[in-house]
Amino acid sequence: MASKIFLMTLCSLFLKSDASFFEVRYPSVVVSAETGGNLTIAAGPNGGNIYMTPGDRGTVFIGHTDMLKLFEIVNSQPPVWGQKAPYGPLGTFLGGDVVSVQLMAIDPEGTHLRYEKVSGALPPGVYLDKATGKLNGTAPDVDATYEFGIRVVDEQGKYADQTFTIDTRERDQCRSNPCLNGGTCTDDFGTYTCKCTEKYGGKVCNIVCASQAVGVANSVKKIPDAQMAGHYAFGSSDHKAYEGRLGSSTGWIGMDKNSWLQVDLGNVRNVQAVATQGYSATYTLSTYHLDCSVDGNRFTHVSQVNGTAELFTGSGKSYTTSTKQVLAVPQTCRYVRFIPNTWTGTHPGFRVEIYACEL
Ligand SMILES: [Ca+2]
Ligand SMILES: [Ca+2]
Repeated sequence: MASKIFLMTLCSLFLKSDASFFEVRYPSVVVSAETGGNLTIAAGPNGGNIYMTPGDRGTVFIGHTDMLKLFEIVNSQPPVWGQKAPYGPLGTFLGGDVVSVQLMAIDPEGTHLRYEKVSGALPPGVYLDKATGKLNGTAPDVDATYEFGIRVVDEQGKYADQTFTIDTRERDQCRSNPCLNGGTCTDDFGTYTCKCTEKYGGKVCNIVCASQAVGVANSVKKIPDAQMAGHYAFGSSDHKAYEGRLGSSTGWIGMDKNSWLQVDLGNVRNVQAVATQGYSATYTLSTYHLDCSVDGNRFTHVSQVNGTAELFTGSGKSYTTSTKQVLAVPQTCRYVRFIPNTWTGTHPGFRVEIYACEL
């Protein structure tokens, strides 16, 4: 009660004055100066002290900051890089190697740390885990040194920077001899290429081209209808070029030796074998020429024996089975033409497949 009376007395003393410079409100106490004025709290000259004492659950704020926290920040120490993360090289990695390096720092106050890259460049494919300070990834396949600065920051915002390097070395991807069947390996950045010997194809030369159907056959139809063309066909719409697929229930029928059935492979390939099958007892194929073109304009006869144009053998009367012909010399073609030469029945009628590797 006594203090209440005292405060009320203060209010009456200061609030009522003409140029108010001191304000006290009950029960909270606010001391504020006039606009533009300063507020000075000064102890007595003879060793007097100033105490700011929060209540049991109270806080002393400066601005909006807890004063004790402010002191904690002022007094806190920045993080310290540990011995496992020395300045300089973190290691040398071969292209494709797994990179897993833990950067280590501690905070003297034991607060939680976070990491960030502040300069330079990490190797492509290697990433910093900001929460743990771990570098993870896969080393790029190049000869290079990557220098980068990492900052470790504690909860008080204090930080320490350190510069590191990672060396990478290009790996010889040919070392394991990946190319099969006599293929020649050429090392590259992160990969290799195989130059296959004549009869083989595929990434590692494991494909026998003469057994690799391009997919004209009716059951596969990798070659779309639009890539099949016929010239001088017999009959009408019943005998479209796209019916000339091995295993088709119909087939393509030509008029005579001037007719041809053409397959566009879609790109230039290494053609090594063909197969034909007659259409029916009436329309068959006994022998034929094979023409090959890269551009669809200039065709050359494919010869069974190098340098000599020669006829290929069809299935003749046994139209239910197909007859495969392996080329003596593999051909580089995009367009392949089957030109009937002899047949039984009234007209040449047949279905085809082609065997080739991608180049
Ligand atoms: Ca600290
Ligand atoms: Ca390499």
